[in-house]
Amino acid sequence: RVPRAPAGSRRVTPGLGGTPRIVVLTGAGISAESGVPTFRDAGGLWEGHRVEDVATPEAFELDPDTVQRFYDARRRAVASVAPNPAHDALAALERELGDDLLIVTQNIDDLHERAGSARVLHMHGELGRVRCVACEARTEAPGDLLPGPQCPTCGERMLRPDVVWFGEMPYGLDEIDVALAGCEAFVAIGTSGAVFPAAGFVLTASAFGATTIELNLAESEITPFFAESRLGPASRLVPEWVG
Ligand code: BJW
Repeated sequence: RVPRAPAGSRRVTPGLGGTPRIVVLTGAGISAESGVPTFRDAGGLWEGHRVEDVATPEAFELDPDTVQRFYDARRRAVASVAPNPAHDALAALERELGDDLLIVTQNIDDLHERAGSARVLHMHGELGRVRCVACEARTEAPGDLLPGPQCPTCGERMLRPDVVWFGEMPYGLDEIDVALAGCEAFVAIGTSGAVFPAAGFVLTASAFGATTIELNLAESEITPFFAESRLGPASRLVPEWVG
């Protein structure tokens, strides 16, 4: 169960405002029971391709249409599914804790937001947003990216999904570092720990003294680094943990 603290006990870091007491890192496993395939489990998203070979700027440069078609299909697929009890439980926890909870998600779907969470940092970007390769403007996705719609800022037809591929810098790392250094509890839900820098967050949080808990269907590559690991489906484990 989540440790409850008395009101007003939130720590404040000089110059940086309050830091969340709890940082939750989510991965593809939290959306699996909503019907969004994971990357590395059997029947995963990129079946037939290693994700490391496809989600790269080089793959996009070589064959942009295939990559755009893939993200267009995922955008449509995500629009047709709904948050599950794991997303709902985290949204309920935020209603209770407010700024004391930060969700850092590696997922590009919007299921946390649709469940009602507002404090969500999408470190690998968002399916619902695009970035212009020409002017770098980041805007809301106009729908499908094939055939190439114009950038609303510069007019070029060079929009790409606003997601973070291998070799690119994830979003929000400074804010995440501050949160990891100041939190009391770090909880990872449904992530394989195969991708950095997210896979290293547990080490940072525990080095700064946080309690660390992993909730996953199966053991992950980073299980040994958590103080506690609970195995089972997120739709059961997360509501149980939130209590
Ligand atoms: C359930 C469940 C249920 C199932 N209930 N659980 C060596 C060391 C360190 C770094 C590197 C290195 N070599 C290369 C790197 C860098 C590289 C990297 O990590 N490569 C690895 C292959 C080693 N990383 C990068 O390039 C990153 N950028 C970077 O490092 O910048 C430089 C930098 C320098 C200094 C500091 C910081 C940065 C960028 C990584 C970008 C990853 N992008 C993708 C695609 C995003 C767009 C898209 O979605 O299409 O992100 S790849 C893909 O993997 C996606 C995911 O967010 C990410 C993680 O996957 P996730 O979420 O863990 O899913 P799965 O499928 O792997 O696991 C699912 C889990 O759920 C499993 O554990 C199941 O058991 C569980 N599960 N059902 C609970 N019902």
